[in-house]
Amino acid sequence: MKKLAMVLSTILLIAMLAACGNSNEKASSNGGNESASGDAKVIKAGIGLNEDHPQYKGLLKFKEIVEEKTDGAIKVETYHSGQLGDDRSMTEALQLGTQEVTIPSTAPLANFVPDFSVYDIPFLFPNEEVADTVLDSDVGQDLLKKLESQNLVGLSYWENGFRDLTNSEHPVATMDDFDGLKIRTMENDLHLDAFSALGANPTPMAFTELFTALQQGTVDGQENPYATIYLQKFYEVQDYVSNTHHIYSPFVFLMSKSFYDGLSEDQQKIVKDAAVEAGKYERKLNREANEKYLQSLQDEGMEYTEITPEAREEMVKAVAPVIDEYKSQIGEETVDKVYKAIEDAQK
Ligand code: TK8
Repeated sequence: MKKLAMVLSTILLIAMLAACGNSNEKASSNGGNESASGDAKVIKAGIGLNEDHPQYKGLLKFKEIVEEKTDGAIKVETYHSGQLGDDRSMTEALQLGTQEVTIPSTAPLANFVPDFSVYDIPFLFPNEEVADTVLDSDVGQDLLKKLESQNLVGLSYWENGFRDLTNSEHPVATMDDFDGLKIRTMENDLHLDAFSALGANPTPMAFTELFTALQQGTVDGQENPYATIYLQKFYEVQDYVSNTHHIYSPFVFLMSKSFYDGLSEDQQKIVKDAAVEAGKYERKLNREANEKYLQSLQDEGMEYTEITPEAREEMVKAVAPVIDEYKSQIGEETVDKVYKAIEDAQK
């Protein structure tokens, strides 16, 4: 009997020692991915667009690369369709450290770092290739570094794309057709003032509220790339689409700085490289989608209007004073650098 008690207490002692060993391992694995069995670090990654959009496909690619390269020491949970909030509220959540990743458009991001409005200057980029060259150059990368002052880390640029106007009132072929149209814009003053200069009646609104606002007629129209207009089913609540191509919108792959600083150097390199690689993948998918979906919008019954070069030139002239006004707000140095980079990219 005594012997049996002895054996049982020895087994108990060994089990307790093992449990104690585990918790030490947990504590030590913070910052490194050396502990295969330790608790994984979790990245909660949220976006505003739905699961069919190339942005979400890119995010799944990011997840795949990070989980593979860290042997599961970092896990990525993905949330689409504004489940975690809109571009602004999710960016604030990254600053607070309650969320780890989001991929906003540069327009709302300018509320955190005004320099980012440089990318939202109307008619800035002539095409996607020039945009890639400038965004991936030192000029683009230097702008990302400015985010750190806001407790954010910009890891790479993804693509939203050239924005085109839709509405439910009438075809828009010239500037006169903007007259009085209630247009939803992203939350960015430059966008608001540019649409006012075109004669429209703009309203800033989070993307998560847009479909309902179109459905209820709170606004007459909105502007986004064809892929977003199609995949978010805006054709159900909009009748007219014009290729205004008035702004090229980049996305910025953002990470919470407090989370990023808590990673080991290896892990920081893995998430950075993954954000760049998944970004290239997303850009490719997005271009194919934007190419494809203009026809799909017409197949769904939307009326398409081609903007003539003369009509576009009239719009360019109308917004020029607004751009001049914003140069100082954005930062002359930043604006000059980006214009120079665009020029160089076309040589
Ligand atoms: C989605 C937004 C969207 C943007 C907008 O979160 O707000 O219209 O174009 O893509 O970032």
